[in-house]
Amino acid sequence: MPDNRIAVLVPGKIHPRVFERLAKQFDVISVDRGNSPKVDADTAERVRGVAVGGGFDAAWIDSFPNLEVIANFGVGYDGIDVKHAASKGIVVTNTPDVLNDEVADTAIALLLNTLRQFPKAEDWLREGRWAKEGAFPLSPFSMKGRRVGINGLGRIGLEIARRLEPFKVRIGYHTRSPRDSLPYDYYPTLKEMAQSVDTLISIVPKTPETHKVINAEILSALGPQGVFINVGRGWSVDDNALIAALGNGTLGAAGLDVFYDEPNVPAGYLTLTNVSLLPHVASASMPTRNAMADLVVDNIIEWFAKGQPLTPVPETPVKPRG
Ligand code: NAP
Ligand code: 8YV
Repeated sequence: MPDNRIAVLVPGKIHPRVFERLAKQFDVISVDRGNSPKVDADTAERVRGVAVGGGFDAAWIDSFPNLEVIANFGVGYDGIDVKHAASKGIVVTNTPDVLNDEVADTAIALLLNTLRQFPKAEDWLREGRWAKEGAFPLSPFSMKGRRVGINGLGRIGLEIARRLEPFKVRIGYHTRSPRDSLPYDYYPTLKEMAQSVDTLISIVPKTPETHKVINAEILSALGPQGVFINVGRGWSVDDNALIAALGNGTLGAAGLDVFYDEPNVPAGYLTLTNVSLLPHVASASMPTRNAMADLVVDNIIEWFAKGQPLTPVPETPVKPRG
């Protein structure tokens, strides 16, 4: 019997809760992620919604003539051609706010791991070196007395700043527009901030303007006691400059959760001892990923029920469904 429910496409892998909840009220069409969608013309015509946790480019958008909504699993929606979607009147949604706390917690944990080398200290214990060789070496850096600059003070950046307050560090930020009535130092340029702080945390989206903004000049301004943490996008970092700065002592240490070409991590990082590396896990707890999955599904449900999704991205129009 034909399934007369609204068809929602899921390209590639996505959180299982998205499948489970969508399947209760939509005809879920699962396809492999390849260069182009492998669906017949009838199916392509039936697809009106997409739930995706990766990319959805112009060619994929054009393959579905009746597409109305693309729900992205993640707050960053750089994998989706939003400009093209907007030009066709297709709404794109993302998953803001539900992950702020988790990502901010991870940023602080990564900063502490980078400064105090806790992962290495645990390895020392597990490898039996404590008993054989004695105490783990003192960490060269500490949180005490740091001056922290946050590149991007949006939803997540602000939660990072709030978590830094009890550490009694000086807090500043750089964004294009200053945020009123916050007790943090505002820097109109990233360079001015890097010259004034010794700790830089980056949490900006992937946009043409943020490409490789963390470059040799910024790293050198942070200095040999300087620490760089990235929980935003690897796109914002000049990896060659960072690897060189860490290797020759221009920069003290770094902690990275995100990379330019995931899951490929430049080999240069793997041999350095002053970098702490995580495989893009900032939001990766079960409760937070469940909340993100729910928001993906709720956006699709709300769109088809009311013509108004919960969290559309600013670039795409929300015209009530005709
Ligand atoms: P958001 O609320 O939109 O905040 C973005 C911030 O970046 C704003 O303060 C914005 O301020 C600033 N910004 C944007 N472009 C800038 C530029 N060219 N120069 C300086 N500042 C700029 O976004 P969010 O929810 O905090 O998320 C931020 C990003 O974090 C996401 O887009 C995603 O890429 C990343 N993320 C990573 C993980 C992870 O697992 N590691 C998890 C969640 C999110 P202005 O507009 O005033 O410049
Ligand atoms: C996720 C993220 O890891 O929300 C984002 O922008 O980078 C992370 O929360 C990712 O979106 C899911 O794969």
